[in-house]
Amino acid sequence: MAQERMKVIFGHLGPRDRNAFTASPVASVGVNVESGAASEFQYTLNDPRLTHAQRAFYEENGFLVIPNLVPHDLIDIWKARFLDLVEGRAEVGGMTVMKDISLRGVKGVSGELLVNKIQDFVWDDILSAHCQLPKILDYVECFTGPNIMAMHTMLINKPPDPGTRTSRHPLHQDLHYFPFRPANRIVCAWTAMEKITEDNGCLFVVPGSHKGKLEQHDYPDWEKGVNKMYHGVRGFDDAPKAMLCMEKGDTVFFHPVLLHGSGDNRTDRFRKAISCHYAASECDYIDVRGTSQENIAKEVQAVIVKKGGPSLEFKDVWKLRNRLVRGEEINL
Ligand SMILES: O=C(O)CCC(=O)C(=O)O
Repeated sequence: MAQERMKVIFGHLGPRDRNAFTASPVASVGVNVESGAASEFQYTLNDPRLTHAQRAFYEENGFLVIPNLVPHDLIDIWKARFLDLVEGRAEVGGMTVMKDISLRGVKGVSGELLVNKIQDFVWDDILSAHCQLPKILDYVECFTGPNIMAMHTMLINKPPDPGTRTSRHPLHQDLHYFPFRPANRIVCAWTAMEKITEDNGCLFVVPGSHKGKLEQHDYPDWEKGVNKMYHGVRGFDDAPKAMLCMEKGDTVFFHPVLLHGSGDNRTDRFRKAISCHYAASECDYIDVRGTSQENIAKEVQAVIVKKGGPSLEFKDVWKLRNRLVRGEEINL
């Protein structure tokens, strides 16, 4: 059933099936998650799995790196699954496969060299182990509370940059893509699948920027183009950035308003990471019409229709792609 729901987004089902999934209303009863000592902490919850120092660091900076959290043997299994999917040995099903803009249609470039992202693997038998991993969820719970939805899953592959610098990811805030709130009960877990350095395109973040507002996002005017949906903010070129160099298995948890991006891969090897955005299931969907998020909503809706899918509300797209991974399903 859930896999069928995913397929709806990408137009693999007939019209009757699609209607069945888009009609269901979602209750809206507000968020009821304990939020820690309000005066001191607002971005983390009072949970003994985070030390006071870890909480204070996240509150101040908007991110927290947990070294060596994810076992290497699991990462190797996920990497092999990625290769099976992009090299045609396994069915992609309802997942979305994205390709580097500068390499589409180039002869002889395929598979791992071409595909820069697989999204929406919450129902994949193998990759979904990442978003359900208890070691990760134990940390996630410190930000979301006990009822956790996996909202957005990605395995991000950065092939060696072909000289176009299209492997960069512009500075952005993930909340731009999300029609659900409150932002403080959303967190991303991003795991390095190998050693990630400044040379192969590590994440960079603007520490403390999670305390700011959601900014206007648009496509950057990069000379050789930019990958689909890679919107970015303007005016932050001089903001001090922290480069997150990480070892295989290290996982960074970060707030959805934190400004972040990643550099180009200047090596001759691949750089992979696997991530999931989680939200408290108490979160509410919002209507983004008339806000800065309207541009991404329209773009996502248009892509679905172009692929033969139904005309969906932006929030319905998100209702269809999420999965309860701990606790109870409430609003999301
Ligand atoms: O893994 C990366 O290079 C950056 C990914 C990212 O920021 C995103 O997809 O929102």
